[in-house]
Amino acid sequence: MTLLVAACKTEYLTNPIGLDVLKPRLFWQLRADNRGVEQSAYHIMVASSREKLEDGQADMWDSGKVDSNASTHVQYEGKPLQSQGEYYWKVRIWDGAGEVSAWSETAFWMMGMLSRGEWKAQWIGRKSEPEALLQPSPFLRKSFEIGKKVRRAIAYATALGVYDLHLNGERIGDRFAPGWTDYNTRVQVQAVDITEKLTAGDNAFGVILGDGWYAGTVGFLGDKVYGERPFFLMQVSLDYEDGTKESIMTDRSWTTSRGPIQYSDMIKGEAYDAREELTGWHEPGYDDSSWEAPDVRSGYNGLLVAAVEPPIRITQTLKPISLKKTATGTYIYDMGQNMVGWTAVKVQGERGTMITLSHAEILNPDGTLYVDNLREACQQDHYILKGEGQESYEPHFTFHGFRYVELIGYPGEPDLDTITGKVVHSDTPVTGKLETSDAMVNQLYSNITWGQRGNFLSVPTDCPQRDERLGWTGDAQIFARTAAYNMDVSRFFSKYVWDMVDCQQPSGAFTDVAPDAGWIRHKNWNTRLNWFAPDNSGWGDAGVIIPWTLYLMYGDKRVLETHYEAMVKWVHYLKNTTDELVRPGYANYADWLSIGADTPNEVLATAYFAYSTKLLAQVAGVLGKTEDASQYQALFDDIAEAFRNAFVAEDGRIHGDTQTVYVLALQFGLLTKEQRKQALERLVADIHGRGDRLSTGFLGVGYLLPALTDNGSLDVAYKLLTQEAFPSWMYSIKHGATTIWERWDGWTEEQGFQTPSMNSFNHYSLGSVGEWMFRYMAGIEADPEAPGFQHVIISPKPGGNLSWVKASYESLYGCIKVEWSRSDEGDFRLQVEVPANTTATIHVPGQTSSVHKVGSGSYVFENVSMLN
Ligand code: RAM
Repeated sequence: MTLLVAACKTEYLTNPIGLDVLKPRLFWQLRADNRGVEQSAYHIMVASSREKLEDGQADMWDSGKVDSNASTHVQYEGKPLQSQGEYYWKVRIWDGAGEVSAWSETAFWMMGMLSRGEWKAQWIGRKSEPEALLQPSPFLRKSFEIGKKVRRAIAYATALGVYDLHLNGERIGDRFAPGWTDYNTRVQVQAVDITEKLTAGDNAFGVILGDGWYAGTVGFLGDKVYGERPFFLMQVSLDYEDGTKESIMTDRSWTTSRGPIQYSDMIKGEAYDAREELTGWHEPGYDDSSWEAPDVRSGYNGLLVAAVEPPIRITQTLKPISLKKTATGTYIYDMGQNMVGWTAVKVQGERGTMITLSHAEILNPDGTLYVDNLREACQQDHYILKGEGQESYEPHFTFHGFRYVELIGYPGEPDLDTITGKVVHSDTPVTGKLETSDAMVNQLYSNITWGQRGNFLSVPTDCPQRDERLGWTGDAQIFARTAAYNMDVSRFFSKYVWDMVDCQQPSGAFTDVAPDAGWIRHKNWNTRLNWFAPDNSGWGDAGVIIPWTLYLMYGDKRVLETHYEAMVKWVHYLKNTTDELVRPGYANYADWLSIGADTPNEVLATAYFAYSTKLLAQVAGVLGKTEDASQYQALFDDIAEAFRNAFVAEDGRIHGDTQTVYVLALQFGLLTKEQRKQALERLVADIHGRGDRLSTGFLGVGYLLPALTDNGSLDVAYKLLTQEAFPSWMYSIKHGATTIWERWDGWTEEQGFQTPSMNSFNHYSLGSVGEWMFRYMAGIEADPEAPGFQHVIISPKPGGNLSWVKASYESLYGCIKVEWSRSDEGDFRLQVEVPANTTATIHVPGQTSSVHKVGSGSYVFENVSMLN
């Protein structure tokens, strides 16, 4: 047999640079071609250079042979790591039979600048232009010379605002860096390896600065939420081959100018005048004698932290599928998919001609763009031609949510090649695949993933099109598990937990949006916006639910340790705002956007109080805080009892009598055995009473199908999944949806569009059914006792009209695969793949259901009769 160690990662990343974690965690995967492969021991070597490691000198850490099956989150335990140090590592493992593998390939990580004192660079920007409401984006540049051979060059860059970094005329780095954080508390630093991009002799950096979240419009909170104008900070460490070092940094020696970008705002779009282009501005040799000295900011009191969030990138491009000329002479393109990002356009025409790209998610019945739901957002980019032959344009610091693009003022006849859709989001690699025999279910899954793609942009936002795009915590928590099946969100949500913690209130309350963008202190706080409390139930609870989800899906114990106190504060806050453990209000959004069923606030608030407490007890248990664990478990039991006393009638009716009250009570474990039976009966009766339809909003929907399935009503779960009548998931699909809508009734045959004041067609919350698809329909379930899929529970639940399902999930250990099918005769076949160094418990459904405890490998169960 062959036994290999592969996919070595540090802090979830392949060869990361710029880390500031003092004890990075190491990950690897085992590859073997036989079954039941387990790791019994590992041996890690870490050295300060590749050569040393190759020579077998582990001068930083030699773990020796450690008896352990851990192959994820193995913490570095060697000598203290140095600022900007580079570390090379490899690992070998022993399997269960005591066979040792070869050493893995060498992996590495590099530390970033660890102390603030090392930062000598200054924050630079450009003074605002008087009178201009929307400011032009500053261009910054610096020429420098490289006289010796460079061994390694790393640029550490960040901004209060967003920046585009160029070196020698080439764009390097990511989009919308450094991402959105609570800038009053922290800003993330990106480390970019520029070694290969430098040339001997003259070089030049060029930077364009955007207002971003810092100074531009943030949702409906207005602009300049954090600061007046953007600033850029960069320090480049040059290590020469002769052992000498040098730094290049932002300071007064840089120059700045306005350029062709008249304005570029996330919510208001962009205007670009190509006649004002500064040709060669980011290249060496450019004459910048007419440029100004930069405006230097005196300092920054927040933290400079290594970037935790994954980079934002263009991940794919879409070609339009059709084009129509309108009566007014404009052109409307259909991208075939509601997407988020922007449009690139090619054009040729006379100097001074202005073209406009206008974006919308949907069309009016008369075929024009439906833009009413954008509220104050303007999804338009304007480009003024310079008139020098073929020109191409795409915007810089704005993004739009759209399926349709209207091209206005275009000189000549555009065709399908004239525009391209650029799909932009936090680059969280795809981990989940799901396909079934039902094309509509597949479309639903596709819509769920597009909702995630469209809304995971630095933070999990509610929507990408109107003047909102905020990190609503309730939406994020209900979708977090689905998100984690679909894509690798380990670092994305680790960063978001910091966002939540940064705006946790002194009372312990977690906020409804994170970053809170100063909402709580906002000027309109007492008037228009006072409806928004900082602590709505089902929203603030994300502060506990999301860390727990990271633990479950990735086995990330550190996130629990790091934020334990914050979670404790939240639960204490909840407790302090109760009346004998019942929470009287605190659920202003109720079961947000439920349809024809109002769940009482106090039921929701008490149920979520119980749930956060229960999770906290589990977290305490994981962290070995046994006293806390029993204390919170006891508190949970008391809340559950208070819930029953206050809300559950003798006949099992729960106050409010909505589907959501039953599913939450069932899934949060608030009921007695007898009451569970009654709750299920009432839930199913309610669903049948509505013609097999749901009524749940954001909070109930995620638990609806799981509650039915866990309690023996799988058939009802499948009916809801594939229901096509309104309200249902398939109703939107029947009407052409390619993303999940914010509201069940975003558009209906009877009413047309819902109110334009709140009607997004790209909101992921109601897509939390994706979790059920993986956990139940396909049956790939995590085990809290061996989290991160170290032990996988495979328990597929065939049902409805599905004849087959194929699903896979790329776990930290490798790929878990489930494929099931059943014939018309009722014969069921199940094929499972379990990655090395994990075990699985496979529950084969059917007439004589059976349970198999297996190690890694491929397993097939055939001819299982499903007939009863
Ligand atoms: C709206 C959005 C958002 C939701 C809040 C309560 O702004 O639908 O997703 O979380 O309301």
